[in-house]
Amino acid sequence: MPTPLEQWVQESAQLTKPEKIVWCDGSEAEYQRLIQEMLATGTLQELNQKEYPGCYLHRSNPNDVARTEHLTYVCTSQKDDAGPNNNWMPPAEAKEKVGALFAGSMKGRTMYVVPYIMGPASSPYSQIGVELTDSPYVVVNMRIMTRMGKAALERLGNSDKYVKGLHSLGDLDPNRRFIMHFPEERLIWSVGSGYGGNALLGKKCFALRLGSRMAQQEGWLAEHMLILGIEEPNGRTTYVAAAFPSACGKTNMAMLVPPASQKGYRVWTVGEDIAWMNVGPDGRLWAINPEAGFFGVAPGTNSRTNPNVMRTIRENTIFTNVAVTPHNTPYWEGMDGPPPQEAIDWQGNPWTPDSASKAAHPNARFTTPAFQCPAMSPEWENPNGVPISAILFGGRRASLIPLVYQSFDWQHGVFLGATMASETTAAATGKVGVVRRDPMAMLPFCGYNMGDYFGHWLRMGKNLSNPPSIFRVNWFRMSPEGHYLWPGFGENLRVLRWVLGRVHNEIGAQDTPIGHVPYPTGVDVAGLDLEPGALNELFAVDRDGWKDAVASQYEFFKQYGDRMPKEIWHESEALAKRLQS
Ligand code: GTP
Ligand code: SPV
Ligand code: MN
Repeated sequence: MPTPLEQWVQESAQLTKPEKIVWCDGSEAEYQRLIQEMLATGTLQELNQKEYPGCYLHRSNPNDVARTEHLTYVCTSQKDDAGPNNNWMPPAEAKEKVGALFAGSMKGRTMYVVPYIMGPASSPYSQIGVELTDSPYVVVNMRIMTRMGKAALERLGNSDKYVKGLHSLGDLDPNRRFIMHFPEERLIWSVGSGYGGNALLGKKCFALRLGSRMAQQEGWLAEHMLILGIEEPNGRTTYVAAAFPSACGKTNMAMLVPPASQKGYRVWTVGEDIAWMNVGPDGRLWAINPEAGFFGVAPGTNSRTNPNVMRTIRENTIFTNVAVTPHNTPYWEGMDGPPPQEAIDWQGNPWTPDSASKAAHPNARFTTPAFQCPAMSPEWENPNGVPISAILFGGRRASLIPLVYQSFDWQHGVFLGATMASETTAAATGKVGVVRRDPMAMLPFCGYNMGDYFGHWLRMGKNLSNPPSIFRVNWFRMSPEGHYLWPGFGENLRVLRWVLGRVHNEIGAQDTPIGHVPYPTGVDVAGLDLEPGALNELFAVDRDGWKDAVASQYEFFKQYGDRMPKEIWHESEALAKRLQS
């Protein structure tokens, strides 16, 4: 008798017609063999092995460099279950349309069977997935990003309790590219893209889109959040989770290095993109990082902004769409030092600092093993996770949103998350820099109706006798001349210290219509070279601006109709009233 997994592999092979099928064991030998094969076919290029041992470059198809939200669908039997923010197709129609693209798509190629665990191998909160793919690049990336191979197969046994992901590069034509989710079958079908979030199916497709729906049904949370621990000079460590939209600072904050002025503080990394959070027996919220690696944005990364990741990516790292210097080392905009006099850009063309185009693609990325990061928390693989004391919601907002403020309570905190907006970035194709609503940084990743999602968050609060405090943050306020008003990066620790003070009842705050805002002396800014008036701007509550915001929030919320919990409307009305008084 074939196991349920063997049966599905057979069915999928009948559809896609691969030349052969390889079951991946996750071993080092297998990884090296795939690397050698990709070097031979040109899928990978070796980087300077003296300076970057075990590091390689991949140049993707130039039309396949970011997530494609307009080609991403949630296929539920009822349209309303996918909600207004997801593209929707009836499951049968999706199967027919995309099944035609899968038919024979692996002819002449190898189908790799990639079993993987999301979460620490022994955690009760971890889950199994299996991805079938014809891309060896996907296989090696999955080995970095997940616990892949034998351990996953052993944990699965003969069970049929795993998330299925079928992936084929197809012909990489965006007109024949679809990322389809079938939450009712715990199934993902992705064709026509090799890019991270579209093709590494454990990440956004499983851990967030299917995961969020599973979490709603089972009473936990699957969120687009970093997880970190802050150790204070007195030895106390407090864990914080933070949701920022794509390319808005999660990886950087997760690995924050306190500046010299902040003596005795240390930040410990638990996760940098996704958090799975459960109610613990103590009534607190406990978070695990379901991933085992980082798929991070390269541009803007340097030893001032993120020294920990700069050390992490010196070995065993796959770089995608960066430039290379004459020394065959990676280069991107915003790396350390002056740009090289010449380089080969991300598309393989000669480049100089005078070129009109960028050397690296703005969404160039590195895939690197988490254990290599010098700041990894000793708790990062704790099967129970870490207890979360604060949740931050933050977007990229040039105006209005203060540097930091705190919600009045859990329900108001859910409202702060639900009303989040942020400027779009290069992490997804489309226009960059447009402010759009992005509740909880989950707009592209919530696998079900967001009205129901807000309801789930409200219910979770009722199940937590000791819930985390909720905050909004904004590192991206700008002066009229277009400078950042706040230095960001390591200096964000100053804001985290205020958060800790609030969590542990050690510091006061001003009550304003929008929430608890720091007193002028609440956030330590000693030694910072802020522009005159910046501090005022960063903590001001602009009543007229907020009245406009309430009107725009109202328009956004209306689309959820009767799926919208009444508590969110109450919060909206209460905010409007506080702004009048
Ligand atoms: P995804 O991997 O797409 O989910 O992104 P992310 O949220 O992990 O963002 P990441 O930390 O990679 O940062 C993205 C960009 O924002 C980089 O170019 C950073 O240099 C920049 N950035 C991060 N933190 C800050 C900050 O505190 N201030 C400013 N001004 N820029 C920041
Ligand atoms: C994001 O876009 O939020 C990422 C990169 O973390 S991807 O894996 O492509 O989703
Ligand atoms: Mn992300």
